[in-house]
Amino acid sequence: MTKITACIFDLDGVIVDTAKYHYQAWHKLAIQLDIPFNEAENEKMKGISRMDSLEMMLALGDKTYTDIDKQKYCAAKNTWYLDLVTDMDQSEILPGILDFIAHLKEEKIKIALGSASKNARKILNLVGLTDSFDDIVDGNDVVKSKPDPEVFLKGAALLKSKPTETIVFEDSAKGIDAAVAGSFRTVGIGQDIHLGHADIVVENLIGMSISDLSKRLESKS
Ligand code: B16
Ligand code: MG
Repeated sequence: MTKITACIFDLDGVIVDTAKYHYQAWHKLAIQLDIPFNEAENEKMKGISRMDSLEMMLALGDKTYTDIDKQKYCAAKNTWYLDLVTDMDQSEILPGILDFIAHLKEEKIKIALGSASKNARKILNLVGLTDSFDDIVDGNDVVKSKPDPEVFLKGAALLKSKPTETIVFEDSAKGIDAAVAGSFRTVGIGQDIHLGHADIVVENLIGMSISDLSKRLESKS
């Protein structure tokens, strides 16, 4: 069996379904700017920083924008996003997460959050999960956005775990790229079509155990 000593979780789309709120806020901006934008385009933006996401969205249109415009659009998108998440509570934690975290604690596996979002701590507070994590690394703590592995390498350093013995759970293609670049083991949460480069792809974490994952990872080594 593959030895696993720690797990690092992405936030949006793994712990909670905030990915849908990010999409709604980006969609509102796209309408205002008259930029064609749909769920397929949004999928490519998952996991990357706010400004990198904006740049990707603006590239779908045919206008150029100043840095001041871009700051203004990021601020507007974030205000709409924060409005959408304001009433979030425990009920928006994704299926299987609470049981899996409890299982990891029983198995003495350390856990960290590794999110690109600058709102990660706020969201964890809203859903009551802040104290569940041994360490938190978010968009305020990194210089380089996924697919750079910085966020996960910082998480592993805080947990004192080796990347090769640490599983990263991610819902975005760019997040899996980041974890692979950092030599982590990877579990994609979602569909094979987007996450086929992960070691394992699952729909959700319902009924998941660390021994099952270790066995499945062994066959991928
Ligand atoms: P914010 P994750 C990412 O979070 C989201 O997937 C991505 O859609 C978002 O643009 C990014 O955080 C930045 O978020 O605007 O809140 O700083 O999936 O890495 O947890
Ligand atoms: Mg995500």
